[in-house]
Amino acid sequence: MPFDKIFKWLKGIFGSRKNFSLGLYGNPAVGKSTLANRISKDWTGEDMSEVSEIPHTTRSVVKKERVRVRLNGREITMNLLDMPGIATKVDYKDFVKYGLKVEDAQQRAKEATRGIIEAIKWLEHVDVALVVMDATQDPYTQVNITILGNLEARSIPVIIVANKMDLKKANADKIREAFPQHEVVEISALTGKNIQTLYETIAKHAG
Ligand SMILES: Nc1nc2c(ncn2[C@@H]2O[C@H](COP(=O)(O)OP(=O)(O)OP(=O)(O)O)[C@@H](O)[C@H]2O)c(=O)[nH]1
Ligand SMILES: [Mg+2]
Repeated sequence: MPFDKIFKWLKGIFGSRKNFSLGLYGNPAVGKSTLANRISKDWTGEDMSEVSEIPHTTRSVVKKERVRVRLNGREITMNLLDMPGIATKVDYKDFVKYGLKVEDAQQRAKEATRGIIEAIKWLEHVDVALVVMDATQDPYTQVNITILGNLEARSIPVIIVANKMDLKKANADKIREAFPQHEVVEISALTGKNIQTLYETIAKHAG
């Protein structure tokens, strides 16, 4: 076999085993860590992140490396990156309302601010971004618009995840109207509804 044919053949075998980084971005408390846990649990049997109803639970990047996903006879190895929630304002008083002591709330606000900066710095290491939105909330947030603008400017493929579709108030059409340039996948990270479709969409963008 000529060398170029051997090379193509090898590329065919190893090229399909791409190792890429999937970053989960979005406002706080939209369900990024719940989704990261679901993906991680489905393919490795283990959770990876802490979840809670208090915003800014994730305050530094949580990584789960070399997660093997098998889809349509293909194997993809991915690094899952669960990002801190991005907010335009962090106010410790919001945490006090959730019952935290003032000192703890102030510390949490500091860490949350550092986390936002870290999440933005990590944009350059992301190959595909899931921009997670709470489908019961207004999608036109400054954060959503800014993250999407940044990802678009860097030509990073984006999948919008309309999460919390198990809730009555959820409305994914509002998200589609707000960001018609992107594919929107409706899921419930909590119940697992439509997660398979999300895997197929990720596989499509993984190249
Ligand atoms: N009903 C419903 N609740 C959800 C769903 N996904 C997440 N939640 C809840 O939303 C809250 C926030 O979830 P997290 O996964 O911690 O959210 P996050 O986006 O990682 O938040 P930060 O780390 O603070 O940025 C928790 O109370 C979850 O149980 C969902 O699909 N449906
Ligand atoms: Mg989180």
